[in-house]
Amino acid sequence: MNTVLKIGGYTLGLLAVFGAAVGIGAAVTPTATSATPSVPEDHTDMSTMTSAPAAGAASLPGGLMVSQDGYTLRLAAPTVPAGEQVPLRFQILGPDGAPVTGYQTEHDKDLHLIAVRRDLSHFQHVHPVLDREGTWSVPVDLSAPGEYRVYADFTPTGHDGGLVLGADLAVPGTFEPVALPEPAAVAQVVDGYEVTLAGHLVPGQSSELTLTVTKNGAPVTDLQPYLAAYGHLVALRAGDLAYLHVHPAGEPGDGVTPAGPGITFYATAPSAGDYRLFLDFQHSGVVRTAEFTLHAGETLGAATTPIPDSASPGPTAGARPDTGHETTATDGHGH
Ligand SMILES: [Cu+2]
Repeated sequence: MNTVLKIGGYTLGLLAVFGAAVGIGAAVTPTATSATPSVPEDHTDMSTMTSAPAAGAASLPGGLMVSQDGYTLRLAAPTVPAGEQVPLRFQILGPDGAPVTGYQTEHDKDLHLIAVRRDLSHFQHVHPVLDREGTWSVPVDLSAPGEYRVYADFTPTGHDGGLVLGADLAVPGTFEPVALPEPAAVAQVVDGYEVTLAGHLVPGQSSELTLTVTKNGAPVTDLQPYLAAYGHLVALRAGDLAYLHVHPAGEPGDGVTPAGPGITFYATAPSAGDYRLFLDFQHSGVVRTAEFTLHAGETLGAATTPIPDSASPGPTAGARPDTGHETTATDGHGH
């Protein structure tokens, strides 16, 4: 089942990319591919369920494309000057080429805008305002120059399932890239808050992650609802900034979901590798963000394992366990 899904997703993903490349084809491709019902009924990945009609696109992680299913994220400008309150303006163009004005509310908002510098620093999650013509606008803190990825997470009216479109935004100036922090279970947050992460990302599977909030060492049990949940988690893949679908387990007022200290999510990592997680939670009227680096896959700590330097093979060559085999094979090959 998984193999079929993966192959299907890969193929359809290529089609979707091709469709986006030729422009007009983007509106046609998903319709054609959606005729193939490749999503099994017992599939538990909610992200796939909510995007079932575009199975191929749903298998491809979100945020990698500026155009999908005929919808396009168009920034008002690809470059904006650095500043703390830069007015960011953009439109979502629909299959007819006109700005979309109708949206379905998801997580309390019609559209969620995520901005992050391409080194996975300077994360922001904001909620733009839509005008009558279909132009969204919101001030964004772009005081740190660099290349940014901007994501629009939304559901157009009449579209079955959500979309996450991504576009690049350049902020000219002196760019000093920040290395991805090493994986750590505890994130320090401002104002005495600490968030502890429990759980593992398993490639290709929905994985349970629980984030536990404390303040000055004491569990926080009166988290406030934020975006129809006790926390909002965004996960991005290091390397290409793919945007993962993450869903909270339960919601405020359902009678079973506690207001902390633990907040549980289900996230699906599309591959092994490093991910950066950003948890927004609200307490005492203020939204704060906790950030984590998490490695998906069997080898913990691989995030910091350097790629061997081929220019200096001396110390590592002798330590390779298969050196003898290679020598034997080479001898045999040469007769
Ligand atoms: Cu949001």
